[in-house]
Amino acid sequence: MLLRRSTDIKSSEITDKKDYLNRRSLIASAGLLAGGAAFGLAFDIKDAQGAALTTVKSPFSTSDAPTPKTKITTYNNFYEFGTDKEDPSENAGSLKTAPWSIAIEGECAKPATYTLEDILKGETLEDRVYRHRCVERWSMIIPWVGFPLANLLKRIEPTSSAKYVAFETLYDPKQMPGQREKVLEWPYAEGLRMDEAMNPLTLLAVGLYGETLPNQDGAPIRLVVPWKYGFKGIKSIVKIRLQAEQPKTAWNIAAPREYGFYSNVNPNHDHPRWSQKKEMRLDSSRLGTMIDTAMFNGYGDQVASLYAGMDLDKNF
Ligand SMILES: Nc1nc2c(c(=O)[nH]1)N[C@H]1C(S)=C(S)[C@@H](COP(=O)(O)O)O[C@H]1N2
Ligand SMILES: [Mo]
Repeated sequence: MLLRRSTDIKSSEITDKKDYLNRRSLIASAGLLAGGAAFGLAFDIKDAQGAALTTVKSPFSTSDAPTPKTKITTYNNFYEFGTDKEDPSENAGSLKTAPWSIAIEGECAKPATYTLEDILKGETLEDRVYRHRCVERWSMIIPWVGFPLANLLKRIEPTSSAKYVAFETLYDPKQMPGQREKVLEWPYAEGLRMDEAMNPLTLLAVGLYGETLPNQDGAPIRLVVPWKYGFKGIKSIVKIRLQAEQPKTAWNIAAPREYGFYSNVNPNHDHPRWSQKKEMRLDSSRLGTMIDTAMFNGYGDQVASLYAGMDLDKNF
């Protein structure tokens, strides 16, 4: 579908590559590209480890300079592979990301187990450069490859009782050795209110820096919600459930005084153990640059209206 190996681009094609990519994105978004065999040029995502992704640029990107790729892929939080920042890049090789499927359950017309290929079919993948703010006060600029969660939700047709979306990560201590210790309640779980899930900024990411997502960043598919703290961005998703009740979330279960359901980036609401007013932006300098944290991580124009009338100090 939207994936092809960069090594398959012949030199004669290179000059036309931009037009070619535009044409393919149009074809894909029109839903005409059924499977990996179309034109003999595209590959299924299961063949795509390390392949270049065919993408279009997104108007939702920030113009801030992206954090170097080595930092994005070696300074991670993914407790299923250990709690130190370098653990995920060292240990996540044991995660088998193909074949992969997601069970879609609950309040929708089309609950089923969908393969990753089913989920990507007809999607236009976008390059979206987002600010990422971790609750621990570091931040990055990450060039994701993904598509809006809203596209998937519309396809599965939520019922009128679907008020929230719950997500779960894979549970398999054989592949995820960190799950042998109970540092969090496994599987890692997250959730969004329906309107947050449908917001065009909310992304399902399958890549970064134009390539297939590295395991340590949540391969093969993870959530990205750029106005919320990074822990909302649940990795390696195997279940999506539409439901009437507010979902339980891993960090809220672990420390309810510290981590609420909403988890919007908010410099005016301190974490009980530290201020959230500033962040260390990981950039091309050795240590990073200390900057002020912006309300909703700078995405207030697009999302503040979702919380009109709510006390965000109480609903943290
Ligand atoms: N399954 C799972 N998802 C997770 C986490 C985790 O430990 N397990 N950590 C979260 C946290 S705290 C952050 S900041 C981001 C980090 O994403 P990155 O490593 O790709 O920067 O992933 C989030 N998603
Ligand atoms: Mo985080």
